[in-house]
Amino acid sequence: MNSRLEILVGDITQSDSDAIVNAANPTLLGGSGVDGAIHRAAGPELLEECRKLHGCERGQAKLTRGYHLKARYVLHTPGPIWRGGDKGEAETLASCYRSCLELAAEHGLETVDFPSISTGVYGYPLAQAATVALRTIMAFLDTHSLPRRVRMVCHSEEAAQVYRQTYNMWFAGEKPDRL
Ligand code: AR6
Repeated sequence: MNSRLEILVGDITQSDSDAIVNAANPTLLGGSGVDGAIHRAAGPELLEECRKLHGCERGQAKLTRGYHLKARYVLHTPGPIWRGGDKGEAETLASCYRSCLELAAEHGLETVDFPSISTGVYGYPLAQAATVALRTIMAFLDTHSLPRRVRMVCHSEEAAQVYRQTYNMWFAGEKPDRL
């Protein structure tokens, strides 16, 4: 595994990284899944700040403070809704990861944790989402020194297994000095 990328099982609301990513919707006004959990853990101040952002397009990202979270910031990104795979879903999903990483780097953030964007309510098949997520993150880390560390925080061991297998499929053969 790349020393700057980790795949683990956990609850992202408990993360003490500089920023956690929220799999949001375009209103940025909360919802179910990881979005609901992040808003509950951060407290009502997060919703107050989100109201001032006037939403966010799918594939883009916006930054807020983390309030009662251990993480100092939240990167909110609305992912694509899965509609069969030929409606630009992969491009939009890659753009979510890239936008969050760009914003994190711009703000000098060293550590960022992602949930598996779009693979819950939005129905994106997990293995396909893992491929897009890991290839986008790895390409970004290859060309940027920040963030120093990125973690995929999966909500189940099964999901983490899919991410690990996908990582091994695409990157196991890479030379260590490129990782
Ligand atoms: N920590 C880490 N991962 C989690 C957690 C958690 N606490 N809770 C859920 N997951 P979803 P989406 C995983 O549905 O598909 C909301 O209503 C979960 O197992 O949260 O992008 C928004 O407002 C899954 O693998 O996000 C949008 O309307 C992954 O997080 C919509 O859902 C994403 O599942 C976004 O749907």
